Amino acid sequence: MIEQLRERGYVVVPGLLPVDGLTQLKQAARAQLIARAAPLEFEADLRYPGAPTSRTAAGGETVRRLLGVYDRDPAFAQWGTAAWLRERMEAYFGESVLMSRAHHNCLMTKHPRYGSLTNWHRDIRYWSFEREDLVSVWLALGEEVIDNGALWFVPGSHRMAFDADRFDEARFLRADRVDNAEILRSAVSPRLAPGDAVFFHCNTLHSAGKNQTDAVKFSLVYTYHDVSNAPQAGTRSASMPEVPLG
Ligand SMILES: O=C(O)CCC(=O)C(=O)O
Repeated sequence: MIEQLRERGYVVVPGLLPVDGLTQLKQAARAQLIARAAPLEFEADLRYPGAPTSRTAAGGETVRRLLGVYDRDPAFAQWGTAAWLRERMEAYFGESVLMSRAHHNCLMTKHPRYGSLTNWHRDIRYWSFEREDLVSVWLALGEEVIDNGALWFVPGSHRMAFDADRFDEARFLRADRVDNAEILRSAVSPRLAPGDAVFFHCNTLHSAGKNQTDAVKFSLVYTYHDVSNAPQAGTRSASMPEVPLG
């Protein structure tokens, strides 16, 4: 698993979550979506392609992320700090590991109709750390396939060097460049079954489609880094206390 993560920049771990744990997380996820407690991120806030243009437009208050998921329910906290997750993360980083609360740390929902696509990017756009070495764990609470907006990855892209002008001002890969299109030819979308997880590096290029089914897709996402890789002072990455694993 670690070899694949290093080599390809992502790895799918089938059946990481046992069935009883999955049932508990799914119930907690549905309850959270019904309660709609802050902090929330709405589709209209993102302004991604196809998203409603404002919160007052049709579908504008469709929830995209239930933020701060670690503190929302003990079941979410237990999953994010579970021993089997800690062991994998420590094996990858070679030292003790912290969970960042500053981004991800969320329950992602992708709704039918208003759940917008996400263009190609590297997640490092969200963080400022001493080293660009963080790993996210994306846990599928239901099936994730191309039709309901599953993730796509470019294998090996975490090791590729790109000039800044390959990306737009929001740090999405520019769609008008032939060299970018060439790279995307190798993209793959792994099919995830409920309880499968995908681990991916913060520099792995990824994207996701719209949800074209009639059911909401739920994914639980946390991000980890080693203790010696500190968030840069004064940045959003340093703005929230981190969670030690173990
Ligand atoms: O589900 C999606 O649309 C992709 C989400 C994503 O790539 C991200 O939040 O960084």
